[in-house]
Amino acid sequence: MMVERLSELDRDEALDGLTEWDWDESRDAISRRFVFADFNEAFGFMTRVALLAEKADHHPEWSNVWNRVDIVLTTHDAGGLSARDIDMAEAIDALVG
Ligand code: HBI
Repeated sequence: MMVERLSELDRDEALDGLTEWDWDESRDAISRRFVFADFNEAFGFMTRVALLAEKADHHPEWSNVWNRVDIVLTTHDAGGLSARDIDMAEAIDALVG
């Protein structure tokens, strides 16, 4: 299913609700750093995100260093941010409260 890139207006509106995420204009992507107590907590988070990603068929670009997880979301099929990224960011935020 072809997914549409968000218009500037829709993107700005969506990002208003994702205050913990940074927008990378150069990629039209959003990113957030998550810091946990230790690797065990970080990896447990990654496991839950992985299950969300598989269920949504929408996968993060991410890296993990010990207790830190950096996540980037963009929609390759749309060449930038789509509603799928916003939905995934909201779902990820719900994991950490
Ligand atoms: N994940 N972030 C991201 N962006 C995509 O465009 C994307 C994906 N996961 C799977 C997916 N696209 C499939 O729709 C395509 O691989 C067919």
